[in-house]
Amino acid sequence: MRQVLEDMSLELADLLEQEKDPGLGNGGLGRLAACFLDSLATLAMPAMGQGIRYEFGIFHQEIRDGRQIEQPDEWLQFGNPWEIARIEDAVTVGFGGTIEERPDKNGRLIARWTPSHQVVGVPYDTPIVGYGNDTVNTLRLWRARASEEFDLAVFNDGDYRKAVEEKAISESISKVLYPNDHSYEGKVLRLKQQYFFCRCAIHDIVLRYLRNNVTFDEFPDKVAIQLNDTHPVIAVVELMRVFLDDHGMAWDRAWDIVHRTFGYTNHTLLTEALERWPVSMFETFLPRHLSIMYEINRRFLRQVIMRWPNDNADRQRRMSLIEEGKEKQVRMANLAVVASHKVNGVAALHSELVRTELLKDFAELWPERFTNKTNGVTPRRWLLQSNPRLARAITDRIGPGWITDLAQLDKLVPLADDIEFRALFRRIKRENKVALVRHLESTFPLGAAKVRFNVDSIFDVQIKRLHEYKRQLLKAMHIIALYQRLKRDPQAPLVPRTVIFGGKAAPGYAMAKLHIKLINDIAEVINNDPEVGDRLKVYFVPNYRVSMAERLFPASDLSEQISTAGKEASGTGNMKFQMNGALTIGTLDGANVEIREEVGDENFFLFGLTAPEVATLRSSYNPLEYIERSEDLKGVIDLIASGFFSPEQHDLYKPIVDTLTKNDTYLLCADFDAYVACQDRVAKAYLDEEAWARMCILNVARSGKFSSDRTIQEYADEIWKVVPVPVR
Ligand code: 8GP
Repeated sequence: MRQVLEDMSLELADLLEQEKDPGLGNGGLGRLAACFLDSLATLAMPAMGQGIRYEFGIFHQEIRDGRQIEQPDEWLQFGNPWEIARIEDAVTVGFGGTIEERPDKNGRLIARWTPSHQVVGVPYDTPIVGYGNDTVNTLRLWRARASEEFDLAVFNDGDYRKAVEEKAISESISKVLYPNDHSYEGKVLRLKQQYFFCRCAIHDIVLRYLRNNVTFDEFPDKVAIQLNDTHPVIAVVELMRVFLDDHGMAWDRAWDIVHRTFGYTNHTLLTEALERWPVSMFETFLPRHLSIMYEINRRFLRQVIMRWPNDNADRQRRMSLIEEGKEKQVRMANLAVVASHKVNGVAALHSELVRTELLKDFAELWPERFTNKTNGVTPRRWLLQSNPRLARAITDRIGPGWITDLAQLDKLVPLADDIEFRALFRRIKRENKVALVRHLESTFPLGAAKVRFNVDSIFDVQIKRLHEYKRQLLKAMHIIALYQRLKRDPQAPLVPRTVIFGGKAAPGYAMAKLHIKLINDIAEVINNDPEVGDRLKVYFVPNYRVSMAERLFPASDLSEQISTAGKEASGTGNMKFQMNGALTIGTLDGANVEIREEVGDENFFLFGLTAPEVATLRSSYNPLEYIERSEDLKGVIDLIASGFFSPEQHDLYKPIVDTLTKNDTYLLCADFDAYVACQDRVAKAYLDEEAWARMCILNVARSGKFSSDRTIQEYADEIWKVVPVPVR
C-alpha cells in the first residue's frame, strides 16, 4: 500500500488522516463495545454487534472564545468504503396501531398487532477482522428508510408535499445520535430508535436461528444476547412478541427461552441515567409491547409477594416494572433484571454497589443472577497501533506474544530495573510527547501553536466526557492553586507541568459547558503570564475523539482518574493510560481499585474519600467547613468568584462558586486538600526520573488484566457459554 501510494507521490499517513472517526457513540460505553468486537474476532468467537447507523454521529466540538460550539458530524459526507449495504436483508418495523385478540384453533387467544405506520430497516455490515487469525465477524448497523408501499400509497393520494415530508419523518429515525452521556432523555424519537434497531436485530437473530433449526428448543443454547445497558432492553419484549404472536408459543415456554437467552450489563449507578419511559408513550407507539410488559410485571409481582408474603406494599412498589405517580413510567432497568439470567457491573466495586444498593431488592430475590465483569480495552488499538514505538520496544524484549495474550507483559517486570530499558522508555515517551505537540500545533494554528509547550514538563492529562462527577473542576482548581503559589512567590520551586484536558459536554448540560469555559479562561491567563513562563501550561484539546485519544495516551505522564468515589462505574481511559506507561492519580473508584491492586500501592497516587466514607459524610456534609479550614481552597474559590478569569463578566462563574459553597454534590471541597497534597507527591516523584521510569514500566508490565480479551473470555465462559469457532 505504502509503495503504491509513493509511486503516486502520496503518503499513507496523510491518506489515513483523511478518514473521519465513526463517532457512533458518546463515550466509554460505546468505545467498550468497539473493544469487545475486536476481542471477539481475535478470540474467534462467533459474535455480531447490532446497532444504529447514525447519519450524524457525536457532534463535532469547536472552541470559540473558550466556549463549546457544536457542529454536525457529517462523517458520511464522502462515503464510507468499509460498509456493505445488505438490501436483501431489510426488515419492516411497525409503530402505533391496534391490537385484536382472536382464538386460535385450540381456543387460545392470539394477539394480532396491526401497526398504523411502518418503516424499513436496512442493514449495513462492517467487517470486524480478528488479529492474526482468519475470523471476520460483522458489525451490523441499521438505517431507517421509508417503505416502498408507504411511498406508493401516500404519493398516489396526490399530496406530494405531505408525502415527501412523511418520508423524511420515517428516515429521521436513524438520523442522529443523542449526544447525552449519563443522562436520560424521554424523547419519542429516542424510543423509536431503540425499538427500531431491536426489532431489526431480533428479526435477524431469529431468522438466522431458523436457517438451521426447526423448533426453538435449542434457542438459548445457540443464541446469547447481551444487553449493553438499558437502551436495547425493549428487545426482550420484542422476542416475547415474536414467540407469542408470530410463532404461537405458550407464555411459559416463551419466557423460559427469553430468560435463558438474555444477559444485562449495567454501566452506571447515576440514577439520572436510568431509563424510564412514560407508559403513555408505549400506549401510542408500542401498544402490543406495553400489554406484554404488563403481563411480565403481573407474573413477576406475584413472585415478589410469594417470596415476601408479610412485607407491606413498599417492596412491591420499589420492584415493580411500572413506577406509579402523576405520570406512570416503565423502569427499563427493572425489566432488564427480571428478564435476564445474569446481571453484571463493569468493575468489582461497581458490581458490588449494583448488588447492595442500586438493585438490592432484586439481588435478595435472585442472588445467583448478580456477577462482575471488569472492563478491559483492546491492546491492538490502544498499544500496538497507537504507540508503535513502545510496542516495538516491548516486542524486541519479550516477543510478540503479548499482542494476543496481554498477561505476557509481566515479562517486563525485571526490565524495570534495567537502566538501558528505562532510558529507552524515557526516550520513547519524549518522542511521543514531541509528536503530539507537533500534531496539536499544526492542527490548531490559533490555539495550540500559541501555547509553547514544554515537552520536559509533566504531561498531566484528563480526557473524558465532561461531567460534574468526573470532577474536571477539581483539576482546574488544582491549577489555580499552583498558579497562586507562583504568584505569591515567583521563585517558588515548581516542577513544570502541562495540563491537557479534552472532552465533550452534552449540549444541554450548562454546568459542564461552563466548566469548559472556565478551563479555557484559566489557560488564557496562565499561558500568557510571563512570570509563569514554561513552568505551567494549560490546554483544552478541541473535539476529543478516538483518533485524538490515540495520540494523547502514548504522550501522557499522569492519568487523572479523580471521580467522586462510588460514581465512576469502571473507566477504561484509566487502563489505556496505564498500558502506555502513564502513572495514575486517582480515587478508589471503578477500575482504579483493581489497577492499584495490580500495580501495587507504591506505583499509584491515591487520594480522597472512599465510597463508604462518601456515603457516611453525605448526610452531614457542609463544604463551608472545609473552605474555612483550607487557605488554598479558600484562595481558589475567591479568585474564581472575584471575576479574575472572566474580566468581561465578573459574575460569569457564580453558578460554579454557588455549587462549590452550597451544593457541592460531588464533594470537591472535601477532597481538595488531599488532592493537592497528592499532586505535590507526584511532582516530587517526577524529579527522580529513574524512579519515575521504573514505576511507569511496572505499570505497563502489570496491565495484562485490563485486556478486553480477558473480559470477553469471562463473558464467554460464565454468561454466554460460547467457545471459539476458528475458521481453520
Ligand atoms: C460508562 C461508565 O461511566 C464508565 O465508567 C465505564 O467505563 C463505561 O460505561 C463502560 O462500561 N457508562 C456510561 O457511559 C453510561 O452509563 N451511560 C449512560 C447512558 C447509560
